[in-house]
Amino acid sequence: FDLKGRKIIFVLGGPGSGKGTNCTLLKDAFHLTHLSAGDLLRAEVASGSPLGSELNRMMAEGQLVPMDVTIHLLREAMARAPATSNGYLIDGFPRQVDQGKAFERLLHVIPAAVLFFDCSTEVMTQRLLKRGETSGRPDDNMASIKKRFKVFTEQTMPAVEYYRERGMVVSVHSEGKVEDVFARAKEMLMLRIP
Ligand code: UP5
Ligand code: MG
Repeated sequence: FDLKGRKIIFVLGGPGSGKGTNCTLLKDAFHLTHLSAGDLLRAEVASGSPLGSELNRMMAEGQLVPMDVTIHLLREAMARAPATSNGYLIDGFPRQVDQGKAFERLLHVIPAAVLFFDCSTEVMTQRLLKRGETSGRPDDNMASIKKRFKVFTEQTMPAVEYYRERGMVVSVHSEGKVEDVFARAKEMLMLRIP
């Protein structure tokens, strides 16, 4: 697998912290390819495969799916990126320290930065419940949201801390207006990938 010198940026943050919203804006600003691990998993579910129905069950419970599945889907999607791409915004992955280590080992790459969206549980809950009115996502309900927060705190925050210790984390406060959060994220990322 050839990354063609492209940069990798992991984008992390709690459920509803604004990873997807900001990646959509940042990808154009930096000519990056946005790959959401969750969206790739939901596409697999939508394909109707037997694997998809198993994934759907795990995601509705807020559980992490096996990393071989996410890494496989990410690699496939990375290979499809246009030639003009400067790199990748990997949104919502890694969810655990071991997932990050496996990705680095398998792809022979060290991420250029880890963009972390910092948001209170209250704000994230409000956003997800609002989205749940129309999203059709099986995990946008109060019971699933609580499970997602628990998994985030117990399993994903240690990964954020792991990268923080390595000096790789760029933290962005993600409450407030979309345009203000994006402006902060853009400014911070500019320092890392000029
Ligand atoms: N919104 C965003 N910003 C706003 C703002 N500033 N002001 C007002 N509203 C704002 O935003 C969420 C909602 O808030 C949207 O309606 C948006 O308009 C609004 P979004 O940008 O979608 O936030 P995001 O952080 O992307 O939230 P998401 O729900 O996607 O986060 P999750 O991390 O929970 O979901 P993900 O899709 O990454 O993963 C889903 C599941 O897949 C996981 O729970 C897990 O089961 C599984 N998974 C794995 O197992 N492994 C992986 O590697 C990845 C996923
Ligand atoms: Mg998302």
